Amino acid sequence: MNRTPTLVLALALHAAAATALTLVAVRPAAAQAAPVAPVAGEVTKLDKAGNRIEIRHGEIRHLDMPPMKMMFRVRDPKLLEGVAVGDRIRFTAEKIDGNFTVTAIAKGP
Ligand SMILES: [Cu+2]
Repeated sequence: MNRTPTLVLALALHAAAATALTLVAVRPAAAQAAPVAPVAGEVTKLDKAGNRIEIRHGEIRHLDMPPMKMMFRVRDPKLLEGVAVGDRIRFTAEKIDGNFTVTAIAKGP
């Protein structure tokens, strides 16, 4: 995530008024309100060579994402070992360097 615009804005507002800085500080806290948590999904495609997986997933609150089918990067190729198309999984996804990335996978609903 690029925090530079927020920092520049915060500095500008700080110069203008101390109360404005408080308002800026509230935004990141609100964005982190939902904790990173595992989500249920079904594997719909595997790209082991490309280190990617497509998952039909439920709501991911911490990413502010509704249920959908989408492709994720995989942080570690070992996460795809033993995973097959059609598997029901519980997985954890995080936004890393601007990419939605699977950081953990477990079998089961
Ligand atoms: Cu999604």
